[in-house]
Amino acid sequence: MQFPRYTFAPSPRVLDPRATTSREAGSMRYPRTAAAGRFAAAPAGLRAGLAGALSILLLGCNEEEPVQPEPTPTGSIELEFHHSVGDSALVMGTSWYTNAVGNQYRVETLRYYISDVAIRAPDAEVKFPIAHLLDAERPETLEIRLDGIPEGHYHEIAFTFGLASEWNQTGRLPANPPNLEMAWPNVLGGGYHYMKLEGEFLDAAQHPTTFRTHIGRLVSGSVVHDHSFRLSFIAHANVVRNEVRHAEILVDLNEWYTNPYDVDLETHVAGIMEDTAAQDLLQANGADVFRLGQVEGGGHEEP
Ligand SMILES: [Cu+2]
Repeated sequence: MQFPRYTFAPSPRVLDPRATTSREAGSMRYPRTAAAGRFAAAPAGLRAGLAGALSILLLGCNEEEPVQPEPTPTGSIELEFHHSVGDSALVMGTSWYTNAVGNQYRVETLRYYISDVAIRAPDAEVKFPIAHLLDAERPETLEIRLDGIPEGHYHEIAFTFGLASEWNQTGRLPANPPNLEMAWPNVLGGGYHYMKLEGEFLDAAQHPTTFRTHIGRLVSGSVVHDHSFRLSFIAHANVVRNEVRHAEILVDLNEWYTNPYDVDLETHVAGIMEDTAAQDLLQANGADVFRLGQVEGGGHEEP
């Protein structure tokens, strides 16, 4: 089966668990922690050594000031996650929606992780080895600012829905309430839920009934069923020094329940976490939950 916008290929590189976050300007900010930037050709130590040797030579000949290497100009991209259900903006709690199966439902909880963001150009890749929890009820978590990106034109934004295995071990993430509430039971493999989408739907008798659409990594015996997936968007993004450019990620919750597989809340009220088949359906449906929206200042017009 072919899915147009993501690949199941696991991320092959070693993650940097020291990624830090801080809150400024209303969004979560991530410094670049591991970059293969387009200007980072020589190791820093080597570059410093060359610069030092060069400046000694210059001092010896001309007695001028030491030559300082120009710092690489950098800018930022801020990912903005916008949630909808079909054509309607997501309103938590009160609004009722209808999915492809015909279930009427409302949403009370929406939390999910994305991890390992990458911004790519044909000759460069800037990696952000982060694990970030989005919570529809905490707007500051819906904007992810990526700092320290070398100036230039980029073609691709990629990230993992869920947690790369490096992060997905019980106790691996900071033991704050949001992460603790996402804990995935040890008997099912431990780590964290990738997503909790919860609320109420009207059952066949029109009774409001709780549903919990939970996705995670299921371990049964020695078999690992990882339901994370990699998303990759063609994005013509121009990174300009000292500027923050915004890129919208559009998230349609109805797509969790269809395309390619219809998922009926009526038959997935309970036990979805240990149901490998149901988890596989959700993973496959997840491909088109996420779309790229507007990229501010995108395109090829400006440098
Ligand atoms: Cu669960």
